[in-house]
Amino acid sequence: MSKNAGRLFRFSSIVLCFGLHTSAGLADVRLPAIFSDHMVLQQGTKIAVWGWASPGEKVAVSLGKAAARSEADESGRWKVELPPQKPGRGFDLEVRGDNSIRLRDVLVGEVWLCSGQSNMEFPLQRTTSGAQDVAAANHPEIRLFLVPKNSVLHPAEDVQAKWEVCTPESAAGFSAVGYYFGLELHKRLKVPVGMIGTSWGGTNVEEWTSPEFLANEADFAPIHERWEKSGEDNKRLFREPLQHEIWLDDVRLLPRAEKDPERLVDDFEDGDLINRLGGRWICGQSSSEVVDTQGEARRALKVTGRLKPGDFPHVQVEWAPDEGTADLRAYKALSFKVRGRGFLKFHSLQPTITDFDHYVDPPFAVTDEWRTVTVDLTNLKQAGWGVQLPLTSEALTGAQFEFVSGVTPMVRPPSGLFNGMIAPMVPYSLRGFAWYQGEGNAGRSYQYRKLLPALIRSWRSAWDSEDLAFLVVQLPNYRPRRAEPSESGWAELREAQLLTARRVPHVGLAVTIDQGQAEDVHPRNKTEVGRRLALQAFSIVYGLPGVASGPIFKSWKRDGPAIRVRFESTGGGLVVKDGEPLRGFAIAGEDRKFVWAEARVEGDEVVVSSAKVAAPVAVRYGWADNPEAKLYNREGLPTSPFRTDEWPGQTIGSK
Ligand SMILES: [Ca+2]
Ligand SMILES: [Ca+2]
Repeated sequence: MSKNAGRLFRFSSIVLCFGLHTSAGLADVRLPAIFSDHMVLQQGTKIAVWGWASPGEKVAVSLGKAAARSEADESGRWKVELPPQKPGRGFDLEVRGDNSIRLRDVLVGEVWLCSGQSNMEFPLQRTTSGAQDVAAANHPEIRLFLVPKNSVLHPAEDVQAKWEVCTPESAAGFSAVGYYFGLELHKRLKVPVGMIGTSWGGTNVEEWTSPEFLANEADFAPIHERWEKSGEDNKRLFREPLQHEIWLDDVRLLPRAEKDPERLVDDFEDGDLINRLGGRWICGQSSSEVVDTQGEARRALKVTGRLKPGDFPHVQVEWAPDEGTADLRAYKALSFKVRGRGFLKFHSLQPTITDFDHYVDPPFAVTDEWRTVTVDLTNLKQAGWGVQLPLTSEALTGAQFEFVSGVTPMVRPPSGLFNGMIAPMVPYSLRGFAWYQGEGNAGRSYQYRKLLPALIRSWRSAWDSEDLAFLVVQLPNYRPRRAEPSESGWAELREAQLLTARRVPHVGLAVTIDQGQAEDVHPRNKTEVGRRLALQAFSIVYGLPGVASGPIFKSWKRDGPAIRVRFESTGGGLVVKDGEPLRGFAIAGEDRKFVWAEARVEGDEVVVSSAKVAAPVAVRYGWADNPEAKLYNREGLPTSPFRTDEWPGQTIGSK
């Protein structure tokens, strides 16, 4: 009863009908969260509606004049399909069993699910034009459904979320790529648009794939082995949250020179969350209070929270008021007293680091006894996954203590995100999927050639529809530009995405090789990414006119000392952005040693040659982490990086 009631009371418009059936409350007819006020239902296809009721309870569902009936099965589940609807607004969706539910302000239009890792999760408010775009995000006919992070071992039936009308408040934290993509759809198709955002930074594709599509494939066996060998402490994280409690006191900066005084950051005796440097103590996903304690500490900061994978509970101290920076060059260490239980990880917050790859210390255990911990500020290391940037001791914003599990490395279960963040929306009727992921798999790019198609099959199978469009954002340029042609896991990942788009039906590729930032794995211009996804949708899904893609490699042939490369999707013709010369092509002979080539456009072909390679056998274009890639079509869309050879690259043995 209480479980059901908790779910029910999230919906403002639920009408409970207590009548003759006094037992109605025991198993009221109810709906998963994806059915809520302000929802968008997919036009032009049967609309699945499902939920729970008492076993055998008769359920009637209606939307305007459309209606369908069903009966809950022995486990209390029911499902109906409403006939296809035209786009429209102002509907109520009514579900009647022994009780009734009425969802209001329901629209019919286009529904897309947007998923991936951090670049899909990246919120609108943090983009290049985020401030003004958030302010302008009043779109009554766009609706957003943001799925909370959840990695679990078995398919979840529901999520805690609801459909929101697109406003500055609801759009600010929503996927920027999803928002811009949806806005383009809405502007051109002129129908209501519903966007389901379900993303999680740093995750791998196999986490999003259902178990049956990861089975029976030898190349995926190491994925299962990593999980199986990960140990009981690791596996427990995906079953139950960890509880944390830490007490902090006597936080001090220790000077480099012995003659200099140490600096008290806070002893909490003043009872507030302002520290002695004028900055604040800030908690995230945890709660903090200054409490009285026995003994010497007198007052201390107590922080409590719970941790499950995907959470980021932390407490942080600012070195200066109002998020300003402080010069800590005179200090060698931070010391503090700490007791409680859990593990903490120290992060030094530095404004020049925008990709969260901060200078950190290894996690340390906190126990019931007070002890003094000293963090050597001069010997912190960057976490190592981002772009390396120098420590700026002269300008630091603060320090962060993150609650962590103490399990390193944490291994997340294959299919965990499918279970927690996809399965609860199956089989909500929708048009397709937009997918921006691959950074996490770029060390295993060859394997991604199989993993990405497996994901696509998995989702289409879950929805029982081979027609569902699948749009892929190809990874952008990233990391420092190399002077010479080089191997690159990112180039191989982009190749896996390109091959998937070519081989799997109804898959679109949004090339973004010109949209990245060398120093940041999270490029901030998401507007163009969303627009290019929409171009793919207009072409592949909606059959609208227009050039959707930049040039795509088609074929090559030897022509004396040169290689002629032919392209398709050349639109109004091949062009070199910013004028000649055309850089980014490399060429090699049988020795497989690539050198930069001269390249020129001839019609739909590019002629590639080098005086250093008399007998060329292979051409690569844009083949690097961060290539110079200036070949476009006249519509301003860039050429996907590619190569003509199939020589083993960096990642061929990595699984
Ligand atoms: Ca204080
Ligand atoms: Ca104290």
